[in-house]
Amino acid sequence: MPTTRLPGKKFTLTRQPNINARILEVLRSKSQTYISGEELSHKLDMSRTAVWKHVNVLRQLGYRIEAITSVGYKLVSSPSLLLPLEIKNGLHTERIGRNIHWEYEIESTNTLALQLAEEGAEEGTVVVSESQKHGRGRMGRNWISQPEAGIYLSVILRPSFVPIKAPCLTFISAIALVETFDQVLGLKAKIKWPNDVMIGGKKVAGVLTELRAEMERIHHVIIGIGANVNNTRFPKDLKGKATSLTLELKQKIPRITLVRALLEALEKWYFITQSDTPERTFERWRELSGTLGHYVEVNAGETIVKGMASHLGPNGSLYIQLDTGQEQEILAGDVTMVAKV
Ligand code: BT5
Repeated sequence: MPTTRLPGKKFTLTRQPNINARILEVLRSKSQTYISGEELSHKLDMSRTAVWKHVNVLRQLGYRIEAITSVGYKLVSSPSLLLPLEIKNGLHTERIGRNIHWEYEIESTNTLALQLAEEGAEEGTVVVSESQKHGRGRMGRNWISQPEAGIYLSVILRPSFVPIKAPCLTFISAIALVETFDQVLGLKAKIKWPNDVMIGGKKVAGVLTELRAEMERIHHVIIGIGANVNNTRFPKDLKGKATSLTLELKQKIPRITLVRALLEALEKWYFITQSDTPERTFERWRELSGTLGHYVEVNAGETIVKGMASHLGPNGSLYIQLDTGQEQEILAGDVTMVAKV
C-alpha cells in the first residue's frame, strides 16, 4: 500500500474528527461488503455529496476506499500513519489519548505538548508525530527521529500528588515500554537507569520527562517517549549503541498496535502511582532493571563514578557502592556497564 506523505501539513481531520471517525466506523462495520452512498448518508445524517467529500479527505490521508457507482463504498485498507482515528480505534483508556493531536512533522512533540499544557490542554492529551526535526533527549541532547519509522509521542499529565512522587512518573514510562514490548511482541527489554529501554545492551527507547511544579503542587508533567520501531538506519555515532524492534525481530512492526498498548500500560501505571505508594512502582522498576546489581561507570557531568549499582533512593536516585565500600548517590547521569578490574 502506498504511504501517504503529508510533509509539513496540518492534520486535516482534526477539524472534523468525529465525522471522519463515524464514516470509518460505519465502513468498518461492513468491511466485507459495499455500503451504499444512500445508507451512509442516512446513517451519518448528511448529503451524499458531503459523504463523497469526506471520503476524499480520508483517501488523502491514505485510507483506500473503493467506490463503485450504484453499489457504494468499501474500506480496503487503512494507512500506517499514527492518525488519531487509528489510535483511538480499539484504545481502552479512560484518560490518556481521549484527545490526540497529530502532526506529520514537528520540531519536538514535547515542545508542542508543553505549549498545549500551558494553554490548558486536558490531562491525558497526547501529541504524536511521524517525524521530529529537533527531537530532544535529556540535558540538551537530541533524539534521532527517522520519519514514519519510530514512535514519537508526548503525554500531558496533571497529577494531583505532591512533587516528591514525581520520580515515579519518570519510571512508569520505562516500565510501560518494557511491558508493551513484552505483551505485544514477546520481546524482553531491560531498563537502564534512569529510563533508557535496552535490548541486548542497545538502546531501543528513551524517555524525557519535563515537569512544571511549585514546592507543593505539580502544574503539569510532559512524558515524552521515543521508541525505535521500524527504524533501519542510525547515524554513525549510534552504531552498536542503538537498535530497533524491527532489527531485533527481523519483521515489520505495527506501530499503531504498539502505541495503543503503550498508552494503556502508561495509564495503568499512572493510576497505580496515584493510588498506591511509590514503593509499588519502584518495585516493578527494580524487577525490570538491567542496572541494579551490576558494576557500572556513571558519567555524572563533572565526575565519573565507578562501582556497583546497589539500590534506588526514595527520590529515584541511584546509589553506587564504590570500591572503597562507601556509597555515592547519583541524581542524574549516564550509566555504562563495565567490567570490574
Ligand atoms: C532520552 O534522552 O533518551 C530521551 C529521548 C526522548 C525522546 C522523545 S521523542 C518524543 C518526545 N519529544 C521529544 O522531543 N523528546 C521525546 P537521553 O537519555 O539524553 O538520550 C539521548 C542520547 O541517546 C543521544 O545523545 C544519543 O546518544 C542517543 N540517541 C539519540 N537518538 C537515539 C535513537 N533514536 N535511538 C537510540 N539512541 C538514540
